Amino acid sequence: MEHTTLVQHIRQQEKATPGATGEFTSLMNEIMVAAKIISLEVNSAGIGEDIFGLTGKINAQGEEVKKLDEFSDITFTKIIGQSGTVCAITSEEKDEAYIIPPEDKPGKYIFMMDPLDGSSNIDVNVSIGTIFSIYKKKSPGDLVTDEDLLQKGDEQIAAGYIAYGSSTIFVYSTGHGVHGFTLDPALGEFFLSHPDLVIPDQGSTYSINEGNWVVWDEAQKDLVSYLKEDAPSSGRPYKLRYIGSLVADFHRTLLKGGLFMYPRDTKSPKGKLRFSFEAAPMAFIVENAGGKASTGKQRILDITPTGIHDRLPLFIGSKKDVELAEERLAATVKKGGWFKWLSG
Ligand code: AHM
Ligand code: MG
Repeated sequence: MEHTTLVQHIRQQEKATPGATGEFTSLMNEIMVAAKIISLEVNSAGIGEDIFGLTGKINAQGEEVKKLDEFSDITFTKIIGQSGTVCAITSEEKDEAYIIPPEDKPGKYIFMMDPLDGSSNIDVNVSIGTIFSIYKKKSPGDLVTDEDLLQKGDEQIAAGYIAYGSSTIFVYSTGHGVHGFTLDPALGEFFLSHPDLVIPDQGSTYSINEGNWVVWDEAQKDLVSYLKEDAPSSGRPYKLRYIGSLVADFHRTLLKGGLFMYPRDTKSPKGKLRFSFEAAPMAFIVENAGGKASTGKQRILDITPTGIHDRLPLFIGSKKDVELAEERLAATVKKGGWFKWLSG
């Protein structure tokens, strides 16, 4: 039986890319190293600060015990920042882009990440994950500008996520299929476990924080009511699955099909999820697996953000399910006309 490691797989993809210099391969390798460190840390989160505090391990070094999301941000920034492959890092945890100083030898890529998404789930042993996205520097010269940091979703050259769940899985795409690798904790190596992932054309689950019902607009309520209707000939009612961790909800949707939604609402008028760190990378992955990602009106990868922390509504998953969402949302707007779906 063939056991392809993540490192081998990345190298094979590099060989198939004319003119590749190895810089991208190095970057991917560094992401993998950081992912292993976070995985170890996440899996020992239950040991908690008390034990470290009691043994004095952390205090002896004069370092405070960091929260896991902060720890992930620091770990990725350090490892990727010193890899000589990127010139800037943006992160959900940082207000501004981190520009790589000349002494750390900036490279030609831009790295964007949500270092630990779904972190409200850490305390309760529910899956959390890292999401990343890679673009190439576009502007000439050494200076990193908005032209580099605010690129259209379609310009991503790779995206991926690592889910720290019942096992740790690393899923990525460089635009040639979507591939998943499971971490063998004994060997400390990621092995290809999910080659060429393809999302089912239609699923049977919807995934949304339905507790937000009162803050949704009528179109959103209509869509969810429709999915719950008893209409077996069209596969309804759909089942509801919602973890509240995008990586986990997305991973399930990718494997089993279905529709994940985080619409705008009166609490988050622009939407909750971020373009650069959540929506765009997941959209890149889902499209490469044959699915779709939309704001409800517009393809996510057609969007060029105006700021690194831009938020937007997200409807992502099986092609037919996302199309159904777009159609129903548009139809309710036409029919009703008495609520404001038009903004944004
Ligand atoms: P975070 O980046 O602060 O962790 O928030 C993002 C998370 C996603 O993982 C998840 O899809 C969503 O927020 C859940 O939000 P809610 O708790 O409102 O349902
Ligand atoms: Mg997040």
